[in-house]
Amino acid sequence: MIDHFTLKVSDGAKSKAFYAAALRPLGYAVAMEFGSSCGLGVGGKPDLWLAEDPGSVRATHFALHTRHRKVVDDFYAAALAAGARDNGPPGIRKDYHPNYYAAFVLDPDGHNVEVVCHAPVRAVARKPARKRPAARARAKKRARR
Ligand SMILES: N[C@@H](CCC(=O)N[C@@H](CS)C(=O)NCC(=O)O)C(=O)O
Repeated sequence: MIDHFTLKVSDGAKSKAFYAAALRPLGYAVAMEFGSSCGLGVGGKPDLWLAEDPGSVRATHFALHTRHRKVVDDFYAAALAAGARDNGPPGIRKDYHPNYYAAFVLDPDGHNVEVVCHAPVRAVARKPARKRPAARARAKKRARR
């Protein structure tokens, strides 16, 4: 299991603002800061580190996991609003598997950031059909007899 990883970025402040906004729907926030580097995570434990190192930025790809498709949608909207470039709107990628629901954006350095949900959509439980008022009244009358 991955504990944390570090992404090289060309502008620490810019990437910090970007990731704080884009990953808010997943519950991420800035948890630690050291100079121009920072670590983001959920509940105060950083697992995504951003290290400012303009000379060695090489676009990479990583994916964060969620159990809810709505979080994928919210990530995509938040990332675009924070200045990301679109690299694939939320939807099923059936080439990966039938329930692979993901969205992709490019961060300020061109890193390909994905949020993915693998959970199948649960069938919505059907409510029993409501009886019409007249039918309800007749049923009550019968019950009183
Ligand atoms: N635009 C594509 C993006 C797909 C994508 O980036 N897939 C990942 C694998 S899950 C990939 O090919 N990453 C390699 C890379 O970014 O270099 C989509 O919307 O499906």
